[in-house]
Amino acid sequence: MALVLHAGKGNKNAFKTLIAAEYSGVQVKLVENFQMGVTNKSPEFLKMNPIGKVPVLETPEGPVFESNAIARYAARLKADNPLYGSSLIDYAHVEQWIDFASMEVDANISKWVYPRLGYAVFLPPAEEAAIAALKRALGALNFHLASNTFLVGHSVTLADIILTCNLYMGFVHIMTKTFTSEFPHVERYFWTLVNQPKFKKILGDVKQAESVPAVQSAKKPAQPKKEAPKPKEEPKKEAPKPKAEAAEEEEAPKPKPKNPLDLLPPSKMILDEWKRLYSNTKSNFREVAIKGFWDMYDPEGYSLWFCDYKYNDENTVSFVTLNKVSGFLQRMDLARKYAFGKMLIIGSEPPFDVKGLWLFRGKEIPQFVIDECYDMELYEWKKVDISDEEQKERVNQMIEDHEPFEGKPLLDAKCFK
Ligand SMILES: N[C@@H](CCC(=O)N[C@@H](CS)C(=O)NCC(=O)O)C(=O)O
Repeated sequence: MALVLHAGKGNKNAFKTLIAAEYSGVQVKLVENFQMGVTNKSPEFLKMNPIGKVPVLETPEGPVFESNAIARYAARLKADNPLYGSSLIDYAHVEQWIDFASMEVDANISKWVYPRLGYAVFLPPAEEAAIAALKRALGALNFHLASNTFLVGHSVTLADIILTCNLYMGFVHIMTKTFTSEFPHVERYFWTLVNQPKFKKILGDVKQAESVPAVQSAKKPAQPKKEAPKPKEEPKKEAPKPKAEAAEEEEAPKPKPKNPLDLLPPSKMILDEWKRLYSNTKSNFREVAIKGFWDMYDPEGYSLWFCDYKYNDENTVSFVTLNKVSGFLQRMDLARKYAFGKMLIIGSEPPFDVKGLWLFRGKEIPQFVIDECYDMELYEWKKVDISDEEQKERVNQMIEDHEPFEGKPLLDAKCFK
């Protein structure tokens, strides 16, 4: 008889057990009519898991909660399960990577995703710290996977199942190609795993996030659906909000509102053409790329802006300053269709100056960029006056990473394209 797993349909923590069950020949089925925020707050559910979270597995000997524990249980139902490797040391390594997947990967993806989806308070420095910690973890993972197809041994183990389910949340919600391309072995690993038939049966077709979601305001607690049986206790007004994890429950797709910039009159300047010209020009940059830029530039459809970091005094450590700028460019991902940018990190010794040049669709800085990219307020913005030759020359020098720039060498130059 199938064991019953209590969770909603899109829950990545439940996927761990469902995939482990596929590999182990164990029958597990999802409970029917589960309603996040309602079913898991009912007295019957709280008897199974007093914290009221999913998943919970009902077994003949009583319930088990905590998704990793449930997945381990399902795997152990099969004697000598290869999901645990074939030796004591394999077993230790499987456990090692399960902890790594939970503490280093899942914890940081969660701290990045949930505030953005409105399930936790959004604090920019906390997001920055989570992304930095996640990159550290993915860097280590990338190193391991450079010479290993799977985490342990030469076939799928429970560690791969748990890690892939954790990465799944990141890939689907927030880790865009721009972000993951820094970790090519992790990418190869993830796409290999999610396309294994037993993973695919549970996960379906997986699509990578195309942009980092804009910060949403806090979500309201889930309300019972009309046809759902009423919980015996009325949900109290002061009941805690359903946690971020509810984001994993499936939601009906909403039509995407059009970006106001798509409604502007067409421009003769095609941003992608400029980006291609910039990327493909390898010599005679002034004559080819810079000249091409001004030939294409359309002041009716686009505007140019200088930005100057307001707190240059704080830029005392080179790699922290570089990370700060990389973080800014990453958060600008949402504007990729409408912007091009150059950021210069200037000086040979600290404190470093950070100055940039941005090309935006429209005559003003797009409002959604101001609203959604908190870095914008860390810079002074000044519109470029293109009738002023000195300002135009400054634009040219920023585009071509001219060195020295304003009398100083460049520590680095980064491009957003
Ligand atoms: N460490 C737990 C996390 C469980 C968890 O956070 N579950 C979320 C859904 S994925 C939940 O039930 N949230 C509801 C709530 O916080 O009230 C596990 O791995 O099972």
